[in-house]
Amino acid sequence: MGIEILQTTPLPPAVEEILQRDYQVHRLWQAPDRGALLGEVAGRVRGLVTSGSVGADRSLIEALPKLEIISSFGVGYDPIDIDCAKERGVIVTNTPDVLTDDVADIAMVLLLSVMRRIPQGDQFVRQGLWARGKFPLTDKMGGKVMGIVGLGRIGQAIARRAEPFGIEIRYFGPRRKDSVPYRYYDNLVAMAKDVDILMIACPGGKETAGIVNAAVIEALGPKGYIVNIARGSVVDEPAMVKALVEKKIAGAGLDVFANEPHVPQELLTLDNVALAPHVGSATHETRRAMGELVLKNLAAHFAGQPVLTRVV
Ligand code: 8YV
Repeated sequence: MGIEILQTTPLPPAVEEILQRDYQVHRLWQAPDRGALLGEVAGRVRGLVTSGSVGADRSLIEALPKLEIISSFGVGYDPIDIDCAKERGVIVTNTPDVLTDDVADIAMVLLLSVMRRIPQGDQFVRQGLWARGKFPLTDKMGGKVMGIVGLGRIGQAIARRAEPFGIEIRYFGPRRKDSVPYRYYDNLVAMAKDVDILMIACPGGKETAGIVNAAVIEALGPKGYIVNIARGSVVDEPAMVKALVEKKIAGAGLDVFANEPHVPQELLTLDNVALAPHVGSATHETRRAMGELVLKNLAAHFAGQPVLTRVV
């Protein structure tokens, strides 16, 4: 019998192939009766493969007494109960770095899309409205000030892309970083007052839940844009939707939502938003690289080596 792995969510086919070849894999999302599968295999499972969307809660981790490692597909690990993993000495790994460029690309695309009204312009052409009149003017991206919420790997990659567009960068986070030349704020309302674009790039989870609240949104003001490529949980979504409906902010470019895949109904009819279905890392190349990292972490652990990208 090989090493037994419980998998909560599908991975790219090339990665699935190797996972199936090297381990005895139990596919939880396909089980007609989740409880029955767990009852049968829980006592033998040594590895859990999950994602930054599905995660692993306390009840799942505690149901697996022999669990040694959770290898997660995605950089964000907010739906994994890290405290529980620590208590039980379970290693948790994620997939940082390999997705940074793609997520930063989507951040810039969403910013341009909402500021230049690209989805609306596309509809304008398709619906034959162009022959009847000109498309309204939009806002220039160059010359604006961007406040990045969370200047980690992805936040810095966004800054590197935004600067050549003539955007000035500032940032908010838990601490000042001496390695960057940008102005730091320890107060999010203060930064929102000073910027045109609020770029959300921080981790999700308890510490950042709702930090972009009604006061921050109000401080951003009627000419301000929000872009969120991080987690829907970081923003008070009802407050943001209200501000968009009432034109208290200029617009939003959103790849993530509080209750995916459900998107607040109001957003679907607004012309000052650009929406994406959580696709920051969703390219063939990057999803494959993420999957390979999931496999490498598992392989290292079960070969008695240190894992490559450990969270705890
Ligand atoms: C994935 C992500 O969509 O890395 C993350 O944190 O949000 C995305 O790359 C997700 O983790 C897996 O479906």
